[in-house]
Amino acid sequence: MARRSAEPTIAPSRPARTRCSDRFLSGLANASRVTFVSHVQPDPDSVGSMLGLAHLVDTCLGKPTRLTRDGSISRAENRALVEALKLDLVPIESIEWDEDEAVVMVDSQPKTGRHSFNGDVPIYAVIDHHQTTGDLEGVPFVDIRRGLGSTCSLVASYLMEQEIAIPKKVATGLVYGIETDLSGYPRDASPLDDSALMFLYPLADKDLLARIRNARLPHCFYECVLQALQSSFLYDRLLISWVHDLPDPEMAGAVVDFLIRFEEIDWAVCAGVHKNELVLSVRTTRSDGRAGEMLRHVVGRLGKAGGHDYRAGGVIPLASTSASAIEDLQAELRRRLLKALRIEETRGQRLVALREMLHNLHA
Ligand SMILES: [Mn+2]
Repeated sequence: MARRSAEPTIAPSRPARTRCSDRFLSGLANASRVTFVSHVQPDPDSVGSMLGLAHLVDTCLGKPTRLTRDGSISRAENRALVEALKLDLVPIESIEWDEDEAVVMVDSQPKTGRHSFNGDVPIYAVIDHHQTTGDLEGVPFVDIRRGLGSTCSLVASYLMEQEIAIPKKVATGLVYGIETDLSGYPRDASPLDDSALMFLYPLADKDLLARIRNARLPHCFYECVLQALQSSFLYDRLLISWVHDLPDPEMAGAVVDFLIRFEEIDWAVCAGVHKNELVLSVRTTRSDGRAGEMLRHVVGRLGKAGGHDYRAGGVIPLASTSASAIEDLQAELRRRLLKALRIEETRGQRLVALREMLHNLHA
């Protein structure tokens, strides 16, 4: 947590020329249009960042903008966000690129394997807060602040610097983006995240925020939670759960957010099979956890992973989805997780005893 406190708060009146938002805007002077891209399965921080920057470009430069969607948005809250704010997200595969348009990547970095943007057009700007380093060569504008809890906070600081009016819709998207990336305990937050929240909250639509936070959940969510509980094993302070059929890749995160609340652990992992991939989601309550680096190390060359201090995610492509192939991969991952967290290899203990599960079924 000490690293976080080094982040400066927003300075209201810095000399105009040194401000990041001025540099960002001046580099767009010759662009015919600005298109925003983010990582796959855009989360609220990605969506809010695109929305906030599009408002900045629209207000300050009067240029047309496009917000894109890479892959699906499936988590109930995230779908509710897009619906409640009536956002028009263009699927990235259907985008036709113009030669003189500018591409701005938010909440991720080029060539980290976390997006399908293929670089048909050069990237003008990368604005992010992830630890995972991408290939930034040739990108004229880079603003990456690893000490920040969310990219939306960085975007909010641009809007504050330019002193432009922020519509309810934009403020609501930014608040929800910051809120989700700061969720969980300990908070992954810096003073800039909190000052952005304090500035934006009065401008946001609180009823819409409540509707998004309490989005209705599909039937498969409960099946998924049941599968995860039935397959949860404890290894000292680590809990590992497997979901054989993950109906939506973002459900691994929803499940692990629930599991990490268990008082007897400080690491939780949920892994599940979605189509021909194994999706991994990790949470820790340890301030020295460095979950992103831990998972990247564990996944290694098997796939891709990344994240933050307390939250991380990854994907491993499956050559085969046969039961034995998946069991082999599970065993390998379990071995690597125990090694990375220096937990002795022992037989795991079920979170819910088998006998209890059977008893419940027959009751
Ligand atoms: Mn983020």
